[in-house]
Amino acid sequence: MTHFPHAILDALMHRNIADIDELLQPPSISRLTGSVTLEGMADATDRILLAVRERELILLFGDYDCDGVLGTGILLSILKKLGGVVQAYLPHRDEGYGFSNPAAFRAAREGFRLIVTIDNGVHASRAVTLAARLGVEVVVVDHHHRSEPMEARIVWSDALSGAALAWMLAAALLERVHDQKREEILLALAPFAAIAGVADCVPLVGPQRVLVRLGMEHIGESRYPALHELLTLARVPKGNLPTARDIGFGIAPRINAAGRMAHPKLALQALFSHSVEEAKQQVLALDEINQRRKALEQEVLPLLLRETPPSSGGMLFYGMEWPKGIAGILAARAAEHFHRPVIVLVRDLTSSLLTGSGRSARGVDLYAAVARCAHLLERFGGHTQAIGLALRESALDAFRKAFQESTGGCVDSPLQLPSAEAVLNLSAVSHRFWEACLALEPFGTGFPPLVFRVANATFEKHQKGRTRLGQGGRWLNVSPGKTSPNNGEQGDFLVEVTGNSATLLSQA
Ligand SMILES: [Mn+2]
Repeated sequence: MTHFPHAILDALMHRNIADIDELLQPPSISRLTGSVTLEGMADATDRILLAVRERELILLFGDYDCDGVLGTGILLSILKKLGGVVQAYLPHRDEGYGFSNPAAFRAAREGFRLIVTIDNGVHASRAVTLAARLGVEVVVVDHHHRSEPMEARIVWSDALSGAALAWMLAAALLERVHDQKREEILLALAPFAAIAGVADCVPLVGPQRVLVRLGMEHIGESRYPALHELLTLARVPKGNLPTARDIGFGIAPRINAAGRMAHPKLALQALFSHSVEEAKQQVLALDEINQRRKALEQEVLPLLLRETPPSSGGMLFYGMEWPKGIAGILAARAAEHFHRPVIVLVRDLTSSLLTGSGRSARGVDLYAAVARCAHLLERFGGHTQAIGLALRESALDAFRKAFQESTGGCVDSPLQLPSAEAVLNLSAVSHRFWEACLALEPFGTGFPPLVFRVANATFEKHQKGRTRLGQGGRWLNVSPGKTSPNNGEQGDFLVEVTGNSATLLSQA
């Protein structure tokens, strides 16, 4: 793309992205399905199509978070379309994460012959074996860290989100039955996979990036009314495509709120409803639940942030009466604040274990760090950036110590702010500049915002609390981020740019 502004080309060069055309190449279904061969896919489609033909009762066993809910919804609509006899089950958070022995018993008793687990299942080898003994076969669709062999057909990749794997499975199923409307159906479902991928922080590279772009490009014309309601709530102007930030901060939290504070099936019903009226009401209900979640978080988070971090290593918090649903969010916020891995535990009322979530920081492989303390845990799972875990209260002190040792090396070095990838002259910030930035979306995990140095600039607070940088009579609106320069302060500034926003990182 020769007509890309120089500053942006410089930044991409700095990332060693030589083939910008490839980066900008329009996403398409064939580009996706043609480039990825997923181990286990052929086996899984065979078994599912057999179940559809034989009219076997199929159970989709999902998860309570955005990725699990949307992945389940994608497969539910496809299997219904194919004429399958199918039901979806999303566990409540109190029931615990993942496919389990009780779930296997229940499914067998209710007459299901095939279970497809989505965004969970790789840790459930015992439940899968039990299900097999009870005459129920299992197909696992999951992207979590695989630690044990199992007797199931598995569709797995850690480069895609759970919902992206569900979408790929949907593509394979439609291909096998030569569905005439394959393209149209897959494009309609792609936005769900896109939202789930951003929500789950799956790195925005390779096929995952292509699928997220495909979904974001088709969200505006979606036949699912809830998506339009969510775009409005996220304040995406009519006619604009959402950025990854819009999805991560405006859309995904409202979907996740259902599983955190109430029941994930509320999100499933709302998102896949075909009735405009119903979708509107149900999305507004999700919004209300999300506001309750926010209020609760604002109540508890200050208790965590006032702690003094140790000189090195991760942090662990335990609150007996904190609700389970916000453990992951609290861990994420605290990890961001303290720049180190954080685990937040709460008491699980049904099992009397301590359960919770961990989030990583500073590039620490949290899964590996916690795996080193696995002997102290009842169970754990996840990936490099996020984990879930459960332990006995009697093991808490030992685990706290082991976790801190295991992450000990992580804060010896001073915190590295991102460094400038290129110099930006504000005279270059034109319509064309923003068009180019928008074309580079999605920015996020694995493809961070562009970082520019703006030299000899002035920071200004102007009307309505807005802030901007000035240079040679040109202005760039910036949000102040975590820095707070004084009005009129001059110097070099580091600015982070996404498709439609600029944020001040620091004074350079
Ligand atoms: Mn997931």
